[in-house]
Order: sequence, then structure tokens, then C-alpha cells
Amino acid sequence: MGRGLFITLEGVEGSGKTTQAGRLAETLRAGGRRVIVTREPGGTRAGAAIREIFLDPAVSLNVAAELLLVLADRAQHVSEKLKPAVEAGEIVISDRYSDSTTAYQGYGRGFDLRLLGELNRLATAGMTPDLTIVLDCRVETGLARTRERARASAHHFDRFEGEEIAFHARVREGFLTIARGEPERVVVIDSERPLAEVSADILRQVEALLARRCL
Ligand code: Z5A
Repeated sequence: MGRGLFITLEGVEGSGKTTQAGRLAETLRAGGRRVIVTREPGGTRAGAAIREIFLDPAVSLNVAAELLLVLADRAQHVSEKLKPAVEAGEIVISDRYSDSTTAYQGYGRGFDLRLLGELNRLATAGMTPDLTIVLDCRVETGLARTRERARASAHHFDRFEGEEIAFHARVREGFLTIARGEPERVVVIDSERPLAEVSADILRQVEALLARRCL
């Protein structure tokens, strides 16, 4: 079996990652591709337990504890799910991955970026995305969308939704800085536009990658 592809979607809260991951998977499946959609934190059974603690607004975590929890989730996710699926020839779409750690715990919380990079390397065991899409929107737009969603459903606020705007703004800038540093891997797409336009841009990037890899 040939190697598949590893695609990650990143961005601030409410930027549209979950929606776009689903739409991309649907389109690729309709074209006959084998696709799995997963997420961080929470892509494995261990990860689901970690996610509960990680997002619980009643749980207090210092920065190192927060970082180590999300890295534990990632280490398990990589070995149990991501690597086997890509090696089996699947297209794997992950809703968040290592760039979220750099953006949230590094740029957002101020954890030392060099040490964070080393710890991230330990957790990923060398598994780097073939393509990362940063869905970029204003923090206010993203938060308004998630607030609207919360009003319409029984969604409860998590630990991050309670953070101040300045925190989310540092995270957004973090993603944009990552993208500037690795333009061959990371593509920024404006996600303030209508869903269909954003989906079309994402699909164009993925199709170009598939063509480059002769897949
Ligand atoms: N975190 C971390 O700190 N460090 C790490 O290493 C990792 C994660 C991996 C996970 O929370 C939290 O963990 C996250 C960072 C932290 N918290 N924050 N902030 P999560 O998984 O529960 O939340 P999220 O990743 O932020 O997802 P989200 O809030 O669900 O946002 P989203 O997936 O980007 O958006 P969505 O669910 O697709 O869309 C939100 C709403 O907007 C929905 O009603 C859509 O219909 C609507 N939407 C989406 N796109 C559009 C457009 N284009 N127009 C209009 N409306 C739209």
C-alpha cells in the first residue's frame, strides 16, 4: 500500500476547521478517496479522556500541565491512529495538530518556543503534515460564530472560550507567524468568506498536492 496524505486544519476558535474538515472529506470520498477525519485533542480513547480534563473550565491547569496534557494526547494519536492510517494509504485530515500547540501554548501562553518545539518533536515522532491549512479570520468573527452556535445548541463554554480577546489575538498572530516561516507546508486561507468559497480554496490546495504527489 502506498503512503497516503496527512492534512491538518488550524486556526482560531470558530474559524471553521470542523466544518471544513467535514466538507473536504465528503468531497474527497465522493471522488473515490479513502479519508479519515480526526481531531486534537481527543482523537483516541485516551485522547477523549485527556480532552475532558483539558477543556473543563472547572479544572485549573498551569501552562506546563496544559502543554504536557496536549502532547500526551498527540503522542498517542500519532502512534495509534495517524501513522497507521497514513501508512495504509489513507488521506488523514486532522482538526488541529502541532501548530495549535505552538500557537496556543507558545504564542498565546508564552511558553518557551524552543523547548516547546523539542517537546512537540517528541510527541509527533517526526510526523509532519504534508499540508497545513490555516483558516484565518478575525478573533471577533470566530468568537461570534461560536457564541451563536452555543445559543442554538446545548454547547457549554470551555476553558479557552473564557480567555480574553488579547489571548486569542496572540494565537491568531502565532498561526500567521508559523505560516510565514514555512510557506511550503502552510497555506493561509481567509475564512471570513462564505463557506463554499473557503471550501473551494481548500480543495484547490489539496488537489494540487495530490497531483504533485501523483496520488
Ligand atoms: N488546543 C490547545 O490549546 N493546544 C493544542 O495543542 C491543541 C488544542 C491541539 C480545542 O477546542 C481547544 O484546544 C482549542 C485550542 C486548544 N480551543 N480554543 N480556542 P475545540 O476542539 O472544542 O474547539 P476549536 O478547535 O476551537 O473548534 P471550534 O470552536 O468548534 O471552531 P472551528 O472548528 O474552527 O469552527 P466550526 O465548528 O467549523 O464553526 C463554528 C461555527 O461557525 C459553526 O456554527 C459553523 O457553522 C460556523 N461557520 C464556519 N465557517 C463559517 C463561514 N465561512 N461563514 C459563516 N459561518 C461559518
